[in-house]
Amino acid sequence: MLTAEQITAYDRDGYVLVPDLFSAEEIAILLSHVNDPRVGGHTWAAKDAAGKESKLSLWMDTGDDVFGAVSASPRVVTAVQMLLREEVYHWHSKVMLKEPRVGGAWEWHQDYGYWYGDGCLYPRMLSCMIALDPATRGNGCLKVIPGSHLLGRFDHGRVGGQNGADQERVQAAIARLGEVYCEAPAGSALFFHGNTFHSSEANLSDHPRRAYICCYNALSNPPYGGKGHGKVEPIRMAADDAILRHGATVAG
Ligand SMILES: O=C(O)CCC(=O)C(=O)O
Repeated sequence: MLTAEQITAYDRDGYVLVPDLFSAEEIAILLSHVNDPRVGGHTWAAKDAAGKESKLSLWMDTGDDVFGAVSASPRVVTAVQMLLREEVYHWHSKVMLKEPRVGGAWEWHQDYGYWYGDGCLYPRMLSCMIALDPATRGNGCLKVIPGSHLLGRFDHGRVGGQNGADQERVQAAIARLGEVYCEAPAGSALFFHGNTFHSSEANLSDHPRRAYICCYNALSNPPYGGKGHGKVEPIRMAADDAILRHGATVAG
């Protein structure tokens, strides 16, 4: 459950960091699954402008596993619905693996920069980035431009092997609004609007920066023309202790 202050911060800044959404025990269980076939089987790499690569694994169904337990977690979904003020469906979820020394940067972009092309008419979309490792400046934590969710969607084009926003316009936005490094303890969740500009720098440290990002769209905003990700149907929420139960099943 979010506080009124957290909702106000999200409305003003386009993001809010919620500490301790998941416990150390839950994070340890998730980390023990980052090499599962469901993750490894879907991994691809995106080159940044310098040619460094970050790996990610993405799926559109919530799935009946420990990651599905996060995407359908009442802690996440209730918060997303409070921020969007309406019911949502699961768009997609992804494991982000930024490996020590080699994990590349993500260029400045808006998620709605891509999702626009998937046929969503409104940017009533939101991501929740859960830190599986402590995210620091050194290992390439997320950076955001505060208040940029109110700028509207910028043009996006190829930057390295990624889709990035019009760089001149982004620099003008940073000059006016600034940028914030979202350092985040493991177990925290960063909720950010589909139009919030974000990027991250390469991981030059000796520590991994792994994260799980769940993305949602408002049920009132189905893509036209049968495009888009996920199934347009209300999420069936998981039990609040579902991650711990997955851990117990594996241990047992
Ligand atoms: O993991 C990161 O550093 C960036 C992720 C990102 O920008 C995205 O998933 O849209």
